[in-house]
Amino acid sequence: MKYQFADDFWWGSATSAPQSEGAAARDGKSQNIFDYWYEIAPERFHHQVGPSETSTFYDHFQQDVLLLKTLGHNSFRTSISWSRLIPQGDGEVNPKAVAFYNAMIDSLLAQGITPFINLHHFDMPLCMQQQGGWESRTVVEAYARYAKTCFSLFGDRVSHWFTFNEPIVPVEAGYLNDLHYPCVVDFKRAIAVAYHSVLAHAKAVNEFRALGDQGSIGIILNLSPTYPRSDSQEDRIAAHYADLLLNKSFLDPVTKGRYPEDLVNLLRANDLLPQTAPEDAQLIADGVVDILGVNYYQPRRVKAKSGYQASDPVTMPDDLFSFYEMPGRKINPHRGWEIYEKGLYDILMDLKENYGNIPCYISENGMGVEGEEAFIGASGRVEDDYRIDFIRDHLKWLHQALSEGANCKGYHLWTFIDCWSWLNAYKNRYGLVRLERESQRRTIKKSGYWFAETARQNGFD
Ligand code: BGP
Repeated sequence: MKYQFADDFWWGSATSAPQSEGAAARDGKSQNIFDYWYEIAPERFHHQVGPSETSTFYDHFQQDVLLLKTLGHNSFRTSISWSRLIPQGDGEVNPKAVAFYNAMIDSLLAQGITPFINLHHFDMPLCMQQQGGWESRTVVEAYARYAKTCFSLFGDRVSHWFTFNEPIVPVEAGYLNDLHYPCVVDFKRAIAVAYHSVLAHAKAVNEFRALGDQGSIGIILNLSPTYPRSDSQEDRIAAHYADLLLNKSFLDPVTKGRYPEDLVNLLRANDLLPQTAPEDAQLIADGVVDILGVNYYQPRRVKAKSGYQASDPVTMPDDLFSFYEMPGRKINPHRGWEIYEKGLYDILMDLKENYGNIPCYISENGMGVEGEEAFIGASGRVEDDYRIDFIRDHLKWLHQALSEGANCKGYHLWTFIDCWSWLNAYKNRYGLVRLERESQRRTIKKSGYWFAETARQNGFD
C-alpha cells in the first residue's frame, strides 16, 4: 500500500535553543536555569555533561541548514533563547542575539525551509527564576514583553509561532517530581506555575494578534493519550483524573479558552485553586490558538490507586491514580518509554471529535537510542533501521487518522541531529544525523536518507 500525504504536508524536525545552540555564556547571553543548575549540581546531569555541550548550532547553523535541506525538510522548528535575546529578562535587547536569529531565519528561508519559532522550551532565564519564575505575575508580564519583542523583530519573516513547548514539563519536573531546577515538590505551587504559564501563553497570543502580523500562533503540548488498565469504574476514574491533570489542564484552556469544570471542582475541593484576577478568564478565552503542536512519544497507562477513597484529601496528583506498565508492552529500553504507535491516531481522533478538529501537526516524535556506534556500518553511517521502523509505523497511524478526517498538517521528528538532553545529555541519540561530540563531525544516518526520500515523495510504500 502507498501512504501518500498532501503536497503541502510539513516534513521536518524540531530542536530547541538550549539543546542545540551552545555558546551558553557567549555574546551576551545570561544564564538560564539549566546553566545555573549545572553550575551548582553537575551530578544531576548524565556523565556530568552540561548545557554548554551542544551540537553548536550557534556556530554551525549555516552548515546545519544545508543539512536540513539534504534531509528533505520543508519546515524546521527551533526556539529563541529568552536569556540570549533579553539577558536581563526584561528590557534591553542583545544585538548579537538579534543578529544570530536574523541570520538563522534568513538561511532557512534561503533554502526554502519554513521556520517554526517557539518562544520557551523549559529555559527560564535565571534572573526571571530569581523573581519567582512562573509562580510570579511579574515574570508573566516580562514574558509577554519578550514575546512581543520577538514578533516585532522577526515577524516580517516568521509566520509560524509557538508560545511554549510542553509547558507541563516545568510543572511536573520542576515543581512535583524533583527532576528539574528549582526541584520543588509542592502541588499548590505546581498549580500556580501551570496557571501562570497559561496566562503567559494567552498574553503572548494577544500581543501577536494586536500587532496584526500575518501567520499563526500556537502552542506545543505533549499529549499522552491516557488509557485505563481495565474497564473497571475505579481504573476509569483514575484515568480521568490523570487526563484532567496532565492533558486537559493545558489542552482545554488553549483550545477552548476555559478550564474543564471537573478540574476546577477537584482543585476547589482540595483548596488547591491558584489565585486568579478578574480579567484572567477573558484573557484565557482570547488565548485560543490557531494551531496545536502535538508532541507524542508514549502513552500514559493508569490504574486506580490502591486504597483510594473519593473522600481522601488530595495533596499530590498521585493521590488520585497510579501509573501502570502494561504486560507485554513494546518498549524502547534505552529511554524506558513504551512504543505505542496507535496512540498518535487516538490523539488525532480525540482532537477531531472533542476539540473541533483544530488544525494541528505532530511537532515531536522520535526514538532515543543508546550506543548507536554499535550500528555504524562499513560505510561509516549508523544503520538505524529501528528508527526508520519507528517513524514509518507512526506515520501509518497518522495517515489512517488523516483518512478519517483528522486535521493534521505535518510531521516533525525529534530531532535532526543528536543533541544534548536535559538530564540524559548524549545518552540517548535521536538524530537523523550522527554527531561526533569531539570533532563536531556530522554524518547522515540511514534514517536521514529514508526521511529525505519520504519527504520528497510525500509518502512511502
Ligand atoms: C521532549 C522535549 C525535548 C526532548 C525530547 C526527548 O519532551 O520537548 O526537548 O528532549 O522530549 O526527551 P529526552 O531528551 O528526555 O530523551
